[in-house]
Amino acid sequence: MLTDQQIESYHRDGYTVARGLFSAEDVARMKTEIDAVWDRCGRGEKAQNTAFAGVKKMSTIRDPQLHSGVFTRYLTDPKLTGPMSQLLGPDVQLHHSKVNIKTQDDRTIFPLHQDAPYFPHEQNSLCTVLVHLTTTTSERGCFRVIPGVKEMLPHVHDEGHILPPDEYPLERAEELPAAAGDVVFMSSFTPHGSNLNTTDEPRVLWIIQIRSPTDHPIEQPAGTLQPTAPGNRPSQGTMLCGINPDFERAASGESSRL
Ligand SMILES: O=C(O)CCC(=O)C(=O)O
Repeated sequence: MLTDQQIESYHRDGYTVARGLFSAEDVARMKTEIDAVWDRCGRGEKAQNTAFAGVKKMSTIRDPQLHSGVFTRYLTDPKLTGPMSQLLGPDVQLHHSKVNIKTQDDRTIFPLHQDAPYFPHEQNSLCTVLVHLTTTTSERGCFRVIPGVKEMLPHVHDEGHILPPDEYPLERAEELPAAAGDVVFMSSFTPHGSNLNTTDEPRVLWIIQIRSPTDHPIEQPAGTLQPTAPGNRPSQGTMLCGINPDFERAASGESSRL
């Protein structure tokens, strides 16, 4: 569970770090599983590969819980759902999850951006949960954040929504080096990104997006760049803990790209 100080820093700074939330055994189980998925996807060949300024920045395996039951099991692990419900309330819903793998071959940065423009919601309950499956130092492209941002900032488009790079160079954000098993909880308004991985070990990060089931997506304006194909959120709406108080919304199996 999170301490009062960690909950306070989440609300004040827009993120908090839970060190050692998962044990070495937990991490080894998830890492073995994702390594096997990585092999099944041709070591990134069939993954979603994204670029910045035309250069590949990352490989993403979407919704790892569709590839292995190990991830379904960890999605509802009380080590995660305890802190999630401390931050969002007793009812926590999955929006989507993905594993980002950044290797030495990915030759550009992940530019700073907020998550909110990708899936704006009425109450902004969206929280990004970063489960570190490898130790990420500065050299291995650790996560970076700008603390204390509480509103949506204007973004530009470059294979996704990014903050204008001249105004928001990566160096503006502070580094969050983490050990395998550390978990970061971050609000969708917190600008974040990451640097290159210059080591020969891939950086592996499981990202889980959650929301309150009473929070509703806001339609993005027509023509907004949406890198993920509509309908590609097959587990969206799954309750990770608590209940969905809206029977009709739950029964409709509502799943949107937002
Ligand atoms: O994995 C990273 O370094 C950044 C990922 C990210 O911000 C995202 O996928 O939205």
